[in-house]
Amino acid sequence: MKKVITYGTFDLLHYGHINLLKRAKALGDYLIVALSTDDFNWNEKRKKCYFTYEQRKKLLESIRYVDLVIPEENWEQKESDVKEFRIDTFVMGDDWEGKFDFLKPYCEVVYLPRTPEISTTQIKEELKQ
Ligand code: C2G
Repeated sequence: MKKVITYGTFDLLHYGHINLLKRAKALGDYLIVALSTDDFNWNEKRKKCYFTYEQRKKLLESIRYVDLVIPEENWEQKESDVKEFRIDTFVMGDDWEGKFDFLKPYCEVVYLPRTPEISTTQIKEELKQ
């Protein structure tokens, strides 16, 4: 069974996220999503989520491409995650191109093109107007 992992906040879930998850799942048989916790989002990414971790987790677990959701609590857990879950392929959107190449000794590293015209930031901006 080929296992794939990806990481993210997935707040205000939108079709750009779904496109990423669909393509990530297509690279294997089992997709794990490491979902950024509220603390990690605020302390490390200065992201204030609209939905809590538990709400975002429920949303992700309802997506057909997602097999397991685990917490992302820090930047350093990726290597141990890849080993612990025996991951074959690590996937991220290409806004992260190159940033996780240190994982190449442990698994395949794939950066997929982002869906260009949509982002949570844009959604929030447009809703403000
Ligand atoms: N994404 C995408 N197209 C968009 C928006 C997002 O393909 N229009 C992808 C991102 O490239 C990422 C995933 O969807 O691979 C989740 O996006 P975010 O929730 O913004 O994730 P991010 O905050 O970049 O967190 O340790 C890694 C970080 O947790 C990544």
